Amino acid sequence: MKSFVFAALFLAGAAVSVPALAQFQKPEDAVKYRQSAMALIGNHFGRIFGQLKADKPNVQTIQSSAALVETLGALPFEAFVPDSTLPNSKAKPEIWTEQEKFKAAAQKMQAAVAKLNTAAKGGDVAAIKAAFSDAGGTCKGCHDDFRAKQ
Ligand code: ASC
Repeated sequence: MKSFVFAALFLAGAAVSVPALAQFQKPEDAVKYRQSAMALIGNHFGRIFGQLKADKPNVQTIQSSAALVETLGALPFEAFVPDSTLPNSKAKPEIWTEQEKFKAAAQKMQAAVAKLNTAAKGGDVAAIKAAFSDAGGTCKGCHDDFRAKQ
């Protein structure tokens, strides 16, 4: 009987606390999650850039990073939970006041990095450069609108 009561209380507690910050214990965890994902995206985007600047780009390096960037591009957005504009976050309030616009910018980036991955698989450096430039434009566009400068 006692364990049944505990179980019932536990489930009731879970039902109340789950919707708000389901995947994150506290706002700091959400900020850390999205900043980690963005750091990895930036790192692999940078590796591709490094290759595209080289005299003889290493297409395999580009391919592995482009595949990762496509996968990683799906990660940051669930972590923009409400009330996670902390001092160490550059997230602008517009993320939450203009949610549709933010979502559209995220989807634009995801579509562009999917195209970059496709171009990388094709191995044509000129096509990769064009797709990389488009993808970079979507990063910049979203940062201009939704990331504070400092
Ligand atoms: C990166 C990075 C960004 C974008 C942006 C593209 O590698 O860290 O924020 O690309 O500079 O314009």
